[in-house]
Amino acid sequence: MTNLQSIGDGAPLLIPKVDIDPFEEQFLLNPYAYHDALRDPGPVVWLSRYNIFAMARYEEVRSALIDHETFLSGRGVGLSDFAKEEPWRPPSLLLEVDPPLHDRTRSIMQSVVSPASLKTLEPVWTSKAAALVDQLVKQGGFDAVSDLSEAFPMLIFPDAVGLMEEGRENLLVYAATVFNAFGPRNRLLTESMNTAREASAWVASACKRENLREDGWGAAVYEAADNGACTQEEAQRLLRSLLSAGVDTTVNGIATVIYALTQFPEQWKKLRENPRLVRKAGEESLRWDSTVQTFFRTTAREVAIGDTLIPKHTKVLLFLGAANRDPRKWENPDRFDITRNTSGHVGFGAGIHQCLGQMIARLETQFILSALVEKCQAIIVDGPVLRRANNTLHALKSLPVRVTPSS
Ligand code: 4MI
Repeated sequence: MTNLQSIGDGAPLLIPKVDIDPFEEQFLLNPYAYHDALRDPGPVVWLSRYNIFAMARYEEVRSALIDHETFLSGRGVGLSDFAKEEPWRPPSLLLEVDPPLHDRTRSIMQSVVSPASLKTLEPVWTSKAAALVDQLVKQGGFDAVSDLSEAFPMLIFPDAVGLMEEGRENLLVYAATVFNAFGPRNRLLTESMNTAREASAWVASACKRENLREDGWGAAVYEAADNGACTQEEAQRLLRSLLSAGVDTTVNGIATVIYALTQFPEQWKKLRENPRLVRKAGEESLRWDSTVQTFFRTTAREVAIGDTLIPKHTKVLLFLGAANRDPRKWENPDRFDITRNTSGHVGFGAGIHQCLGQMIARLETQFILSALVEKCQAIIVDGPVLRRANNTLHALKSLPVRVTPSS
């Protein structure tokens, strides 16, 4: 191990330097064109545009995610270091904290979005998915993003939380800002912040106890507070996490799996022959095109990665989407294959921060896919596929499709 030495810009000597900007529009629209250039030079690279470390290989990304004592979340999981810059909103009590606080809040929310509560919602979600798909298939053509992938989570998620009806359209505006805010202060973030003022105010108000129905997840968070698990203020902020994380992620998760099936028609055929593969299709889609492409961590101590020493208190960018396509780990990584073993993919992260809502996301995806597979023989792209640039999410804006109903 050679010692780390600093040069003028703070870049360590023994590290490959990469000049790519992973938050520039071209990168965000098609990150896969750049991942080799991030993975191949070494297990850790120096991003000279931002003077930060980055890891894009499966092994290192996963190791960092599960080592939460070395790779902290409490200084933010975006580029901004909360130890140096004021966060744009009060930090999340789940995502942007470390143990022991994290473990207390996590267990509260885990008991709120419990398997038992999902079990009771399942029949409603299934029938709403079937009704929505039925109506769209009768139309013959629709936008698989706005008409289906956005419409479905918006039909079921705010009701499950018990949110007020008024202003629900603010959810997607707010979420886009949350995910842009993990990136640098580029044009995307600045523009997003300008539109977010109203949405942030709505979210704050929607999370108040008096604005919630009494039978939803929102009320359950406040009941946990009544029982002494957290304060009322913590309850409000924990509920904000559900609203931040629960819509834009599943919207794009659903849109992406539909897109994948249009791009790999033989996989669609396979799915129609065996609809029980819907669960695997959802999982493979998250591996093949991870909705959350990146998260940062901050080192708690000096840490050796290959020949490089990363100093303590340093931001490290983790490329989850690149790890999920690392040829060192996955055979034929660019191929969408619903029968492959996706075990170990980091599309939901890994370790103590691994997606709290993953069962919700899986169910939503499965219900939509099951309905589509039952009701359509074929689904083809019927117009320009448009992406929406976001500093964190690989997002779709429009996916016009034409469908042939099942006979
Ligand atoms: C992984 S996406 C996400 C998770 C949590 C929060 C936001 C986004 C939050 O605000 O807690």
